[in-house]
Parts: sequence; C-alpha cells; structure tokens
Amino acid sequence: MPTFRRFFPAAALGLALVLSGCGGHPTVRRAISVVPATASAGASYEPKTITVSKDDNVILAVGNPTTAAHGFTIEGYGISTEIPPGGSEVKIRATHPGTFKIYCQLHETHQVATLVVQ
Ligand SMILES: [Cu+2]
Repeated sequence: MPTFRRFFPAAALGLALVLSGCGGHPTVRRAISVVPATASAGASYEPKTITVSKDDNVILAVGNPTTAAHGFTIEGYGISTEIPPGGSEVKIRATHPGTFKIYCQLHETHQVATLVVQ
C-alpha cells in the first residue's frame, strides 16, 4: 500500500511530537505568592518579577496565605482568575515575548508584579 507508506512517517512524527509535549517546548514551574497587606501598604506579590522563555509551558504555583481570595490577571495573556485562600495553579504557554503586568483585579491597593517572557 504505497499510500500508507507515504503517510506513516508523517503520522509517526506527529505522534512523537505529541508524546514529547507540545512539540518539545519545556515545561517550567514558577512560584509566586500573595503577601498580606501591612499597616502602610496593600497586599503584594512575591517575587515581583517572574522570568520565563518564549514558548515555555509555564505552570505558576500561586500561593495565597491570606483568608481572602485575590485576583490574578496577566495583561496580554488573557488570564484573569481568582486565587482562593491556600492558592492554586495557573498555566500559560509563553507564546509572545515582552513584559506583562500581573495584578489583582479585586483590590485596587494590591501591588503589581511583572511577567517577563524572553
Ligand atoms: Cu488582592
């Protein structure tokens, strides 16, 4: 079956790419956490900057040691979610390079952080 012989190498390559995870782009983990408000300043995130490489599959562990939900928006990446007390995970594919603001859409006084995609 000549048709099958021509098709098979392409199918095998496609399967290999799927098995290696999104075409071989690395999965990286980063941690960021809400830091509670102080007497003089609103809540913040720590660290203030997260750096990844373009095309990384990024798993962000977002900590929240406070008793309230906090917002987690990444401008330019279509992410806008809420982090419940105890924290949760946010996954993104770093498709476009640049510097992107991370902010809490729930609290005006919550200080911003930055995502850098190199
Ligand atoms: Cu907040």
